[in-house]
Amino acid sequence: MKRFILHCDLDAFFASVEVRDNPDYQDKPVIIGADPKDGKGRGVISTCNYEARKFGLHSAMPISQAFKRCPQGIYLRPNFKKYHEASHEVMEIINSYSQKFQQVSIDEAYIDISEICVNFDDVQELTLNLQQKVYESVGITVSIGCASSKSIAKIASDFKKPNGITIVKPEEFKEFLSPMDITRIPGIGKKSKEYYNKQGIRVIGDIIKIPLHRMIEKFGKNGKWAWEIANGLDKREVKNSMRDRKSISKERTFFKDTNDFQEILTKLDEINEKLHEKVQKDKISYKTITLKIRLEGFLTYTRSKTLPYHTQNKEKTIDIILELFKEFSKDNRKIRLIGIKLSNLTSRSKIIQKDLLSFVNE
Ligand code: TTP
Ligand code: MG
Repeated sequence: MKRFILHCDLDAFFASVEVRDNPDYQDKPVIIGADPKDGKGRGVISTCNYEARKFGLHSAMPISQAFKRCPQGIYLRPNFKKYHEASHEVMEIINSYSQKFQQVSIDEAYIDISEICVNFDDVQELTLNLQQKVYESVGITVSIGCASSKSIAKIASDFKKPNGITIVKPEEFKEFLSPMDITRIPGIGKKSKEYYNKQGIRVIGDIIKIPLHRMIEKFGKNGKWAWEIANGLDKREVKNSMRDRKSISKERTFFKDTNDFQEILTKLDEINEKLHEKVQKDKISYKTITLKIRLEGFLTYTRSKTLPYHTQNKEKTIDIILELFKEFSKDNRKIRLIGIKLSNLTSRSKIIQKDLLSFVNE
């Protein structure tokens, strides 16, 4: 069966969030990391946007060196809370395309869409849609790679950054990989590169040409791994990262920013309905209800209420949401996105299981 695996990686992630929130920074070099202190600062760059990369700046570069190369840059300290929030939002969106979802770092995830797409036209459509949805809801760009293995999907997502989509068909993967430097293979770093180069291996095509037993003789385990990736034989599955569920939430971005109360109410009702389908299906009850509102320009507010007991009551929840919304109804600014989060969860099935276990143990 055909395998369609996507690797999604946000572009210049921390920097993109800062540019989103400060439109003045658009088209300027933005560097997130230690304080440069006029060139005397210690520490390194976390990341920088693509404008800054034109000056040769990159992650892990000493901040003092960065300052020498690009003194006119905008240097910012990281705001992790904001990045975690944005990451969470993006991951929810990616996960909404497929249950086979594996987050691998703050800004990258795999999904397996083999059961959702029949052909490459479907893949093209889905990836474009995913990119748009992330941009509209979270305001940052993501690059996506598609291939029949995780490792090639990862190499592909990096191919046309930023905001790129690269789909590698099975009949094209050798041509795609062959001219690439061997360090594109995850697991071949600077050190092993030197060693491979000494043996005359520079590009992935050189690995494809060698028989497996020679690779193992010369480079051991690392050689076997590199050979399998180069030949499209990485069979690793997208592991479902069982995210420890602390809340369930849903949000919707309006097609056009709005302050039409009726439209907002309809959307909130729809979200509440959907959430309670989940509540019923997964036998969840919750104590805390949160309303999230994002205004034009990405300013985001949340307001919560915690009940003294757990509930599954849909009608009560929408009443609370409308109560929380009142604060914003006087605001003239238009709304871009709204969402509801239910947290402080207990799962009934878990409670029953626990009771059963204690019963057995006794
Ligand atoms: P990356 O995905 O490696 O980089 P990036 O998203 O900034 O840029 P790219 O477009 O090339 O994907 O890392 C994700 C985030 O992790 C990055 O925004 C900041 C953080 N990070 C560090 O703090 N230090 C580091 O050395 C690296 C590599 C990343
Ligand atoms: Mg990234």
